[in-house]
Amino acid sequence: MNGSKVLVLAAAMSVSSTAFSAGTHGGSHDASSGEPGNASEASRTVNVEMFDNYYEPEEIDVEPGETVRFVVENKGNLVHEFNIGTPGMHEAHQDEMKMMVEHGVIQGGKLNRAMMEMDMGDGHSMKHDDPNSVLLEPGESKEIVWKFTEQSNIEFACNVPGHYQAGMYGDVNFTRGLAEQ
Ligand SMILES: [Cu+2]
Repeated sequence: MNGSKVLVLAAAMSVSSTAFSAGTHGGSHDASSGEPGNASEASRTVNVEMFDNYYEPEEIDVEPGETVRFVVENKGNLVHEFNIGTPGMHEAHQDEMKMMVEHGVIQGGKLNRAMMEMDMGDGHSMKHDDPNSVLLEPGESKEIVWKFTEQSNIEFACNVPGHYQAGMYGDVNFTRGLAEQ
């Protein structure tokens, strides 16, 4: 057996678990990015298109407490992510995504789904199935229903290595519903 490969995968997996815990439980309440929402409570649908390497729209306005249904489509030629989180969450997730590239899970415009689904023997895998994020191959489309429970510093971002740095992120602004003329 190839012992070193198993070790490498286990290392990638543990990074993934850590990032997921940080995302779901958060370090503190003021760093919350919200929570998974119910589709029946969504006030509207926002269509998000992903290109190489930017989003359309570039920013999103929401109301505190609002549940939004996002339909995300990858119109680029590379694998891209739509991830709702605080800047700190994105930074942590970028380490995880770097390992996914290093281990061949993300290969330019392709995802190695066999490796993502691989059962590590203890119920863990390198699946990318956090509720605040979708990771899409070119041409793919998926939905996220997200509740923006409270106003905080939130960005949507692609954490595929180099993409955030190339500007593939946008602000979630809590200006919707405020009195404005
Ligand atoms: Cu990207």
